[in-house]
Amino acid sequence: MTVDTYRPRRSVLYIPASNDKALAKIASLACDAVILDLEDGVAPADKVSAREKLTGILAARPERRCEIVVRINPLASEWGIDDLLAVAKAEPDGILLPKIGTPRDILEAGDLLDDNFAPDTVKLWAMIETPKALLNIGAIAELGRDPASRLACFVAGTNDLVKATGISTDRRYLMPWLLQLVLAARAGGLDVIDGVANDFRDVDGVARECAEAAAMGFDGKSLIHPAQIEPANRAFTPSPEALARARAIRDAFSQPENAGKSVIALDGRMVERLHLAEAEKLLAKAAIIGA
Ligand code: 1VU
Repeated sequence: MTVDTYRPRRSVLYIPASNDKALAKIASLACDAVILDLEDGVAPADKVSAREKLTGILAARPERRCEIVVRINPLASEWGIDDLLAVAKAEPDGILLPKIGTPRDILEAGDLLDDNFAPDTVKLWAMIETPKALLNIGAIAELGRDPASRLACFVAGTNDLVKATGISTDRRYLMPWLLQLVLAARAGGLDVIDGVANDFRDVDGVARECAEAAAMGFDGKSLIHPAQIEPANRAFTPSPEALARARAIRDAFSQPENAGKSVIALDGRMVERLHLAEAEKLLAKAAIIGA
């Protein structure tokens, strides 16, 4: 993703499509994106009514302060294809595909969107939450280099990964997989969102996980409760110190004596042109966020 097309995805909040009270809050939430959930957040008996309600809400074109993404049921499930076709008509910013395993799963959803004339603005997001998806992650990420695939973003599904593998819920054990996910996303030019923190009353814990995820290179954190939005926005917004350093690098390279140099010294540290590019990207992102 280039700076020109940068969309902040620091805080990505799940809202079950069957929860009217929570849905009514969409316009007032300070998160960068909402995932309106037809899958795990909705009981089987409520799936069809939740879909109808959700498409009604989206068709009414609610004020879009944040990006609106809908998580459908797996395409192979009894609800998946109907979810995709109904939701696509309402033209959300994204459709999140759960339980994918191979590039074919993304291509199949993309073909259905194309065949039903969904505009190119409807992007695909992919949950990475099965062992098979992790084993195929490089090939799946490659699709990000082809705009026709619509693939824009990976979302880590840590709860399902824990369930599928039997690994401990301690995040230390998930780290290799999470870092692999970030690496693959970068190779494919995709955004990548960390998994949820289930203990939503532990605001310090959420803040710690967000800071850790930002340090690991994630673009944002999946959230389940409005109390988690502020810590996520804070952690993924460039700090005043990082911005001051970025400005110092930009200013140093703009000095006439440094015009033709590839490497300079700044405050006792080596700074290369790649750091200038990084600094300019950070400053541009901060301007978009309003930091
Ligand atoms: O103050 P009010 O009463 O008006 O509002 C409540 C509540 O409705 C609201 N709220 C939310 N609003 C928007 N989005 C949300 N996700 C959300 N959660 C709560 O905030 C006010 C305070 O709520 P609360 O502290 O009393 O919390 P509750 O007991 O109402 O709800 C707690 C749960 C965890 C049940 C709720 O936050 C929730 O359903 N979260 C989303 C869970 C979900 O979507 N799970 C599936 C996706 S996660 C996944 O699959 C992992 C990959």
